[in-house]
Amino acid sequence: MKHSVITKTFCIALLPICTLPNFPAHGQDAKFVPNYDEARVPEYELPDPLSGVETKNDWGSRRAELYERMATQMFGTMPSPEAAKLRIESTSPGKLILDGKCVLRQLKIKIAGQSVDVALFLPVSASEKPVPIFLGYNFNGNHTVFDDSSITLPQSWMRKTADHKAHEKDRGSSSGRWAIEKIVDANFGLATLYYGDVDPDFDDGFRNGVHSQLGVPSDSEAASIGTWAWALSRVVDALETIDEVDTQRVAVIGHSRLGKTSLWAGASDERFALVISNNSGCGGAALSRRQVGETVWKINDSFPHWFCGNFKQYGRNEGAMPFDSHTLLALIAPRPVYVASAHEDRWADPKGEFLSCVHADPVYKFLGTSGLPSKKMPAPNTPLHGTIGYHIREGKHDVTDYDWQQYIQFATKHLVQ
Ligand code: GTR
Repeated sequence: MKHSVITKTFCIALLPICTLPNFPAHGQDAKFVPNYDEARVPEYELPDPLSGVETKNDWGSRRAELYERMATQMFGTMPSPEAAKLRIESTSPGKLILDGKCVLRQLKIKIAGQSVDVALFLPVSASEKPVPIFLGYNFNGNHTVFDDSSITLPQSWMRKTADHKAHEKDRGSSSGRWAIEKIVDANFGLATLYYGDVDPDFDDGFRNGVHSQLGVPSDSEAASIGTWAWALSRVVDALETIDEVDTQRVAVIGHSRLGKTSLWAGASDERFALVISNNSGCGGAALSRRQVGETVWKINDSFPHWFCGNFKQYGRNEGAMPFDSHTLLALIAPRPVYVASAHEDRWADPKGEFLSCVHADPVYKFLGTSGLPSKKMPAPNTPLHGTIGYHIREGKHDVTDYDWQQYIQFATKHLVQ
């Protein structure tokens, strides 16, 4: 089955060169000027995930081939599960919070020598029947997700604070991004952990975090996003020992760079029953070939430690990528996937995020699911909930209560009803 997807808004050859996005050459310091003009989106053709696939049986080997390509060329191949030498060091007794309707528990685990704290927020009903959970990294430490003095302060490198340490005063400071009460009221749990516990988010030549034990990755091995994703699977390994959690029903969620991470975690580990990427942009849900907002060159230049070494070759050479972000979504099929954009988040290319869903849809349909309900980009705040979910909400790059309402509804439809 061959379908070539060509978006042709203009013939690039006819344009005078001065109207093209101003991309500096490799190694130059010239200011990067992002393109936001649809008329200047280059002509592109997407690789067809279903190429050579005739039957559902064929999809297994095709999927393995696509996964291998995305692993070796973009996110890096993951270490084995055993390389984590996973240990559960301690499990705290439950503490009742939110007027007694939620139990807060904390696990301290070791992943490749790193001490990782997982905060678990569970509805009280979980003691009778295991509950489905959302699992996702936070940016600023578990203590910022909910204001409670018992939540362990991270000891690892903090990205946002001036002294790179965690502080008491920041307790609850990110709580607006975590709708814990809504989650628990819907009879879901939340497991969250600080991503810097696994691998601090700066380019240090892979000396710290899990790489200090795993070793410096080769050009085809997992860099930071790859090991963040891998560690999410190790957290599922640990959660398998917790009776209150139903690990058959884990929805992996992430925002922005952590949305790129949740997509790769979902593609890599089929135990994730549902996958959510919030404003994940370039290297996440947005089609790289569009080169709108952040580009492959720009992301590799700003964050050389995120993707594997081989991904650098696709900067300003997106057409050579043997995949694009629709492939990443297709690797999750037939499991439900949700892509969310924000209207003012132009850097992440909302339209490119939607188009990935459109071009992953044939794989979802081929595998017998409902796929994406519409190929027309919806207006802000009018969500589409098929097996592929999508919304663009008003506002900026963020995670809001509106986003969580959609995720809870989508997860309830797919994991509960
Ligand atoms: C930006 C980066 C994006 C996105 C974002 C975030 O600086 O360019 O790719 O990941 O950070 O994670 O907040």
